Amino acid sequence: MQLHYTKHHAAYVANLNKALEQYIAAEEAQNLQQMIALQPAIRFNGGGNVNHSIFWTNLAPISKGGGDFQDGNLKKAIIQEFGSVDQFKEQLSTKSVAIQGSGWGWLGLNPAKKRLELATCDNQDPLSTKGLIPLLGIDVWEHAYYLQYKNVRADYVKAIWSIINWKNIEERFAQAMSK
Ligand code: MN3
Repeated sequence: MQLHYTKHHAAYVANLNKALEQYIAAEEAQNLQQMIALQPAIRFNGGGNVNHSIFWTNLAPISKGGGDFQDGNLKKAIIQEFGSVDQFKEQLSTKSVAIQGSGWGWLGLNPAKKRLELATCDNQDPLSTKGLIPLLGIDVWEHAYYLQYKNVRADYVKAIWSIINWKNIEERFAQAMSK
């Protein structure tokens, strides 16, 4: 996690800043072709920054409440949508483990329906590309688990539930519902 934060996330931020600088210069020069050429770099590195910024707040050590899911509106909504908290965990885990290559598994809120939904995104595409508000993300890039879990993505996803910061997700849910 240390390496993930100090190296991988930092690289997305550095590359995003570089691409944005070039984009602003291209915009000033009214160079539309260059602006379009820079969009993939902005999407990838910008998405990487957005996703990781959510991810770190979604996690907490067990000593600071990680894994502790108190009763409340979020738990009620999860039970309503997925049957039980365990069934929700099972479904999001299965979807996340099944992603081909690199990507993210998400619990999001559909703002039009005001309902919880699961989704996966490839690479660093943010959940907004699927029209959902992100609540809880699971990074299943190999860099997220390789050092500790080798190639066994399923073990990493199973273990992550013990450090989920439910308070943060509850806050995100309340905010998303109020929009
Ligand atoms: Mn990552």
